[in-house]
Amino acid sequence: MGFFSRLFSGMQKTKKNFADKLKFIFTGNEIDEEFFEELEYVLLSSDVGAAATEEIIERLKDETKSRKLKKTDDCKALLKEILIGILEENKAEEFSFPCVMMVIGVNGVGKTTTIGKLAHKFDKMGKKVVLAAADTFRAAASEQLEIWADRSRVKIVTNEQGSDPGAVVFDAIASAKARKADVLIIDTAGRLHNKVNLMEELKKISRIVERDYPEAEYHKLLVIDASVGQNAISQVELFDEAVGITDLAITKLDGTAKGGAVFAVATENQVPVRFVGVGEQVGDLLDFDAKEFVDAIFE
Ligand SMILES: Nc1nc2c(ncn2[C@@H]2O[C@H](COP(=O)(O)OP(=O)(O)O)[C@@H](O)[C@H]2O)c(=O)[nH]1
Ligand SMILES: [Mg+2]
Repeated sequence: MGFFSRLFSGMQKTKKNFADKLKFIFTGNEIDEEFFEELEYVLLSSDVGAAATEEIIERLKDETKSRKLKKTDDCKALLKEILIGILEENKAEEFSFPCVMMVIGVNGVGKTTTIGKLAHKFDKMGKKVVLAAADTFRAAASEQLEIWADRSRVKIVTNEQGSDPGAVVFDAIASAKARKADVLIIDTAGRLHNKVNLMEELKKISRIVERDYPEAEYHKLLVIDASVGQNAISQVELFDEAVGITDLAITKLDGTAKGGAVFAVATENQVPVRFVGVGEQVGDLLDFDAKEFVDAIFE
């Protein structure tokens, strides 16, 4: 299956939720206040979030006026343009190597799975990958990562459950350097005894990376589960405040009608959406492309 069709089929539920509602407002009638109110309702009920919705409506009002558009049908393409523009405001730069990716996010969002997919992706690109199993809190967390490592035959650094995740990261950096690895990906816990502990642990891992591997480009990739909808915003704030996120991966788009949350998250801060997850298989991680994403909602 091609790239776009994969995204397209993965996003059926969001498309149904979003596009089917849009159909009813692009009726060819005059553009009036009621039209904007209906559109606002569609966006809000599609999990686009209050801030992004307001921005979209404002831009659409301005542009319809300056382009002198009269009928609702005429501004469908314009709406698409605006949605793409919002998502492209923070575009991801190409990776430079070597790089480190600390993968963070609450429990169950898909961190370990995303890392498994990333290992495969970089391996296919001919990059040398090392994984660090620094979720030492949850039983079987490192076994889960080991299965992914075996699948792509990449090196993994682990330690016993309950051991210090900082020590795992320390060892993994040494291993990445010794092997002249291109990519080091660090799996982290999503839950500890409490939230303060978790944030302190992530800060500590971050300090080790910055101190011991300054030559590597450092990414702090926050994984968000699309099915939480706008609740994703509070997760972005929480993790950004603690360690400062640089990239987003939005998972489980295939299982939810709440893909509109991507807009909510994208307008929340200056961080680019880098990847989207559309399934549980190794190939189900796509590089995010704003235009294709919006096309998949509309087409
Ligand atoms: N449908 C679907 N399931 C996913 C996706 N990403 C992860 N999962 C599933 O979500 C569950 C939790 O994933 P896991 O990687 O263990 O989450 P973690 O706790 O953040 O490490 C697993 O059952 C994964 O197979 C995705 O993009 N789509
Ligand atoms: Mg995990």
